[in-house]
Amino acid sequence: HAADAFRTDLMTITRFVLNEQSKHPESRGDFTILLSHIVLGCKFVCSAVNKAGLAKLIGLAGETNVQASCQGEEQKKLDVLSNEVFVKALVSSGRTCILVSEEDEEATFVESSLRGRYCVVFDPLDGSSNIDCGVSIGTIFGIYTVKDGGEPALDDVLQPGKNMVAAGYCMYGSSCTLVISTGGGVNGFTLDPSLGEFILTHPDIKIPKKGKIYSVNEGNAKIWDGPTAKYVEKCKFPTDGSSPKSLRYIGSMVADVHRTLLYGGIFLYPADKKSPNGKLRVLYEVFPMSFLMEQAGGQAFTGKQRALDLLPTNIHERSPIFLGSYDDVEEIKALYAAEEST
Ligand code: P6P
Repeated sequence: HAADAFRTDLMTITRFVLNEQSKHPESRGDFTILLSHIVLGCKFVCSAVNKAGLAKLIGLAGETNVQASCQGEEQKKLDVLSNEVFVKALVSSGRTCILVSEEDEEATFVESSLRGRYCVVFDPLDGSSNIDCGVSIGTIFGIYTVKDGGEPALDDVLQPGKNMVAAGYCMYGSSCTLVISTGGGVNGFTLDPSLGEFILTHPDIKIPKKGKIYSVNEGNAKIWDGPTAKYVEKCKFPTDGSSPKSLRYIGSMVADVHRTLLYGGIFLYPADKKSPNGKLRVLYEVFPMSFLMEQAGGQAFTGKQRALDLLPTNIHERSPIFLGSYDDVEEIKALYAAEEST
């Protein structure tokens, strides 16, 4: 029957969050309103990213030298555009008081008339250098509540990742997929462009306990530290008779993490001699992805400690990160512990 072609019990992200909210009678719906503004931002960026290729092709960007300036100009525009959309959406939600964006050197303190209880840390368009070759990119976000009723201050966002009340990412790829956790597991929603709604497509995501994939930029092998080098060697030349792992590295964190979450395995951005704290940013790359991994039954490690226990001291701080399947991360933790004890 034609009717069978259309599912009628559509679980949209709004309905899903309202269901969650109903479990907290004391809730005033502020989080639901905040999330609806984040979802609006994601829909806008999804549309802009999908048009970017076409814009470049037919010169919509108005640039003179199509190749050079368009590439630089286009990426700059989408980075800046995405950031402006999220900042405006979050401020106008009336539920935020501090915003930290990868695009802004300083934190944004929301004016008192529009101030709410939530602090949002985000990378509006992570991996944007990949736009021109059509590789999936994404928005990554984490949400804290202010520590106390006082005047909002930076230490309201300089909290360990374990204090986040929610985290997620939206991946702009062959489809637009929003993956989020509010502390009770991980759920994935896919945008149905004909409805303009995110529909629940990946309920209660759990990462496999062990995976067959490792994900790292092998080009940095020359400058890795001992434990990372030993771990990658074990992936390629296992000594326990198991098969070598496959290498999958996209170079766009949202895409690499999404594959790791769904298929299992481990994603590594280690420290190296060039960058002793690695490359990825604590607040809006490491923490949200670590939060999701733990909620999905995996784990996340910095080389020294559980990633979510880290106490950041500045809003753009970096950290090495090893995250993914529980057993795979255990293996690299053992190698770092062994180095500690020598
Ligand atoms: P590399 C993209 O620029 C990014 O910030 C992440 O999305 C990605 O995981 C990482 O950098 C890739 O870095 O050094 O391997 O190119």
